[in-house]
Amino acid sequence: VVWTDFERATIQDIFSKIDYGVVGQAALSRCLIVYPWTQRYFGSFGNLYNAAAITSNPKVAAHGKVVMEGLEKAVKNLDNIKATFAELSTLHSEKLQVDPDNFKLLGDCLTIVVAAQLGKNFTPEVHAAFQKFLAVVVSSLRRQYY
Ligand code: HEG
Repeated sequence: VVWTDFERATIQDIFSKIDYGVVGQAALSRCLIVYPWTQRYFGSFGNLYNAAAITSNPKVAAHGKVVMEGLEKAVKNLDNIKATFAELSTLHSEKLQVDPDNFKLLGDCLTIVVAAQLGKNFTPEVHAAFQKFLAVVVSSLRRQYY
């Protein structure tokens, strides 16, 4: 993947501005509410019965932050995202058996949350850079599936 200076700066800037705890919790909650089939992988998280239960579930909040910390590794290794996520891809494929289509869904939820956080700073150019980053992340996470 070839990144322009603007794309690199934008992706780094977004991750430096957002609070991983807040954004991760909001994005994962949104995904579990809007795409309820994604709940099936989180049987050990307890009460996910409705939107209020999901948004106040501490395990959801904690895991949202873990996902953001995973994404931070990609931000710090923009030129090597595929290798950076090789192990994580294998984990989601072989151990967790997460349907890889769900990566895109969570990415879209994250985009909505980040857009709301950045407000007018989430310009079409910023959106395009973030979308490209997520596309590379999703394709890297899909890579070890067979
Ligand atoms: Mg995944 C664990 C990152 C999408 C379900 N996920 C993890 C872990 C990370 C991570 C860093 C911890 C790995 C470890 O313990 O070594 N996940 C991650 C990213 C993305 C993603 C970066 C995409 C943006 N995950 C994702 C999706 C699902 C899912 C879409 C299901 C719909 N992840 C999942 C589950 C676990 C992890 C069930 C184990 C959670 C646990 O048992 O605590």
